[in-house]
Amino acid sequence: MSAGTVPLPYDRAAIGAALGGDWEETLLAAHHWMTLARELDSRMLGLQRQGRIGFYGPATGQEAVSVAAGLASRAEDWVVPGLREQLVALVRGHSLTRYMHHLFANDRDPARGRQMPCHPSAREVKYVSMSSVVGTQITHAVGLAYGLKLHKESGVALAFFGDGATSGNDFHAGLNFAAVLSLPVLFCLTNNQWAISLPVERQTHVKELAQKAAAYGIASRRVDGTDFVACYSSFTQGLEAIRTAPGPLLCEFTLFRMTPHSSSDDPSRYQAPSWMPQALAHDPVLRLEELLTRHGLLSESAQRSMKEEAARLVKEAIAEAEAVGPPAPDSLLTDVRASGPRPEGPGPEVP
Ligand SMILES: Cc1ncc(C[n+]2csc(CCOP(=O)(O)OP(=O)(O)O)c2C)c(N)n1
Ligand SMILES: [Mg+2]
Repeated sequence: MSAGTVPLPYDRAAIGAALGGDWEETLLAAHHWMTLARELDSRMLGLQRQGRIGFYGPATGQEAVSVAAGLASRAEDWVVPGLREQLVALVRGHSLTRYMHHLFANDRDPARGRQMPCHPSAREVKYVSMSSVVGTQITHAVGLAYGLKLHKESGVALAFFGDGATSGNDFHAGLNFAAVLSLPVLFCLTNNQWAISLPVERQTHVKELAQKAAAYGIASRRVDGTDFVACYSSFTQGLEAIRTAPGPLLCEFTLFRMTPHSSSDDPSRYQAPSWMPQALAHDPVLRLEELLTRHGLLSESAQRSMKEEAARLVKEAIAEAEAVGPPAPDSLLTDVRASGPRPEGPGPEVP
């Protein structure tokens, strides 16, 4: 822990009450994923600067929310990400190597280089590709939940979006439809206080974004998104409530964006020098490590091995992905159509 880290306020009984009987296992699993995510963000930003991958969107500072969502959700649930929830796919079982193939847009990338890097889709864990168009995923998630309801299928759609997306039309349309139709959607608002260079206070007059849910008759809560224990218990409680009585809920996770918006951004041009010290004090990884250490669950050597293991896993995945070449140009239409391309000549007559 660094000197300024704000400690998580839990004794053992409080953690048990929030996370359940196997809380030690849950916290150690969370620490494993958060350590891996940190390593991944730092290596991939470096690789982008070296020109080895085309684009990267880090999620440093937002790991507690993604890991909690991944661990608390069930296989039947769907994840419709905002701009930085790739870790949810990994925690739900998407392989790191497959994700790396995607980041390199190589021939083994499930999208075969047709999607922008860092926009994975992971069908096997019901993780939908992010669109990058701010907010559109909110209405997609609502439509998906409507489909679940119409087909009488179980499962909840987890719709992720940032503070910036709450000022867009899709937020209004999505929340309104979800409420009116009582759809199983958990709206997961990751308020990292920035929409690229626009600070949240210049975007809206609402003090707490969760208040916006009231306008649609949706219950909401505000959660410290840098506190893994709070995030995990909000996801388990929220998902359970929706499974018991279908209808949407909204959780606003308050966060600090600790890295540039993406590999194309330079926050030194718009962030005040006071931003980073505040963000560091709420670093979710350091806060979890302090909690684990305080309760005797993490020794210095275990922490070192965890970091080495994360570095090894990421390094191996990079080496494997970098050794695969790009997709052949004539693969462009492979698996785009059910049958081959339309035969040459005039198409069918339009009546
Ligand atoms: C419709 C649309 N407008 C603008 C952009 C450019 N853009 C990309 S991300 C972004 C900000 C998103 O902020 P927020 O919703 O808070 O998510 P965060 O990046 O902080 O996770 C903007 C304006 C876009 N991709 N789509
Ligand atoms: Mg934001």
